[in-house]
Parts: sequence; C-alpha cells; structure tokens
Amino acid sequence: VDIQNKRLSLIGVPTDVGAGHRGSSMGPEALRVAGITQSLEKLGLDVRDCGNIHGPANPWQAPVNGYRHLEQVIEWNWLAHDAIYAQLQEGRLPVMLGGDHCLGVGSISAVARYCREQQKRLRVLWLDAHTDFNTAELSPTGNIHGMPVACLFGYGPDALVNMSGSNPALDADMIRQIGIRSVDTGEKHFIHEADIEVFDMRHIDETGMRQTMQEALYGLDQNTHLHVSFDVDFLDPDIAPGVGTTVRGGPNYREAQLCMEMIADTGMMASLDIVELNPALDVRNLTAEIVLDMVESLFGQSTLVRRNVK
Ligand code: EXY
Ligand code: MN
Ligand code: MN
Ligand code: MN
Repeated sequence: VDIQNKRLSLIGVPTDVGAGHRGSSMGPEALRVAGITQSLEKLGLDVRDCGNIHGPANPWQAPVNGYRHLEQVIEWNWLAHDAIYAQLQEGRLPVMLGGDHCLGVGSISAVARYCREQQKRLRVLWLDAHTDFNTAELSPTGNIHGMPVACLFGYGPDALVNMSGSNPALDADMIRQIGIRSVDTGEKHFIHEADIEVFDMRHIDETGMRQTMQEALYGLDQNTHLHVSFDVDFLDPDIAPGVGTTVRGGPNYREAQLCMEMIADTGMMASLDIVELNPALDVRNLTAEIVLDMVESLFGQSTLVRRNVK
C-alpha cells in the first residue's frame, strides 16, 4: 500500500448550520484533542493541519421555503470547497474535519471539479445511516445535512447544485452508499428513481461486510480518485453515541474496521470527509477516539504486516 509519502491536509470546518442539533461545530477540535495529527504521523504520513475555516454563525432559525439556514449553508460550503480544492491542487490528500454533512456538497464538488480537470474517474463511498437524498419538498425537517447527495445529483438550490462547475456533480455510477438504515418515505422513492446503489444494513446482514465492500469497491482502476464521505452516524450508536442523528442497528466495531481496512487495501483513497461528530452529545470524547481508530485503519494501520495487497 502506497501509504508512505502520502501528504495529508486537515481542514477544520466548524459548523452545525445544516443540522437539527447544535454541536457538530466542535467536531474538528474533538478530533485534534483525541490526537488525529499524532495518530496519522505515527503511520508515516506527512500531516499538515490547515487549522479551521471561519464562516457565519448559526442563527438557529426555523426553515424558510423548506430549507433551514440556506444562506449560511451556501457560504460554509463555498469556503470548504475552496479550501479543499486548494489542497488537491497542491497534490495533497484533503481530510475535511466537519462539521455537519451539508458540507459534503462543498467537499465533493471540489473533488468533482478536480477530477474533471485531471480527467480522473471519481468514485464516492458514502458511509452513513442515511441516504441524505432529501429535497426541500421531501424533507420532513428542512435540515440541509439530509440533502447533500440530492444536491450533488442536481436536485436542490442553484448555488449548491452548481458548485462543482458542472451540474450534476455526480451520477449514479459514481457513488455507493453503505450502512444505510434510515430513509424517509419520499426520499426512498426518489433514491430508487435515481438508481443509486445502496448497500443497506440488510445487505450487510445477509452478505457480510467483506462481500459488501468487494461489491462497493468493484471496478476501481488506476485512474480512479476514491473519495470517502464518513458520517459518524454510520457506526452503531453503542460504539459512537456522539452524533445528533443516531440510528440503532449499524455496523459494530469489527464490521466498521473491516470496511475501513478494505478501503485502505485499495491504496486509492484520495480525499476524505469526517462529519457529524458532535462532542456535545459524546461521553468523554469516546466517539472521537473510536473515529480515530477507524481513520487509522482507513490509512493503512493493520495488526500484522499485510502481504499480497496492492
Ligand atoms: N432524513 C432526515 C432528515 O432529512 O432530516 C435525517 C437526516 C440526517 C442526516 C444525517 C447526516 O446524515
Ligand atoms: Mn450524512
Ligand atoms: Mn447520517
Ligand atoms: Mn487508537
């Protein structure tokens, strides 16, 4: 695995404007306190902590026309987009420390823009309890962290759907969703129409994480940019209580580790989001530490020397 020589850039995006709970704005600092820089350096990686982006405060208002805090969400996403795009252009691997998952629009728009320019194929792995495929009409809450995938597919406000410079930023063969177990009624039909490949918890129960990941990673080639969008609520709440939208019945510690290890084995991850960690709901920063275990595995930490791995 080509892990040595990898140059990482941590980008803190401390906001919760897209969420229905306050607190994910503290996510970047919780990951730093848990020791994310040191953990990654221990693996031999070159880590640059770019610090935090500064954006608008959370006005904590009710939704307007189906969107809560749309203006602030757009501003934060442009800031994230620009910061991530700059690190990609320097040949570095951006790790976005969120922040809520509305930031997936800015992050993945930057990656999609970069891939278009570099003529790379893009594959997004969306690790989440939720499909995040709501629109203003379909959403029961108006919280934009439930809408980023729809925006990336061209359904949403103009400023968000056009952020990558090409609308839509993604189509169905560029994304795989894993760990899904909570989808709203309208969203369920919409995601089916969009023909997105969803590896829900039933699929993982029936075939196991190994088979699931083999399917989700199928078809990568040397020209693929692999982006991982890791919503911490992907993990079972028994091991990761520090998120605003817990859903029972997620991957346990070992299943989640295997998922991360199999991604690392491809050697192809080129950008990463870590979102929805909410220290206000956590217990002694335990969830941040679990997330760090997962991130170490994503970057190739393994118990034994691994042979026959690309
Ligand atoms: N589907 C629900 C909504 O749209 O409000 C919950 C969305 C939670 C989104 C979290 C980040 O993945
Ligand atoms: Mn999400
Ligand atoms: Mn989620
Ligand atoms: Mn550890």
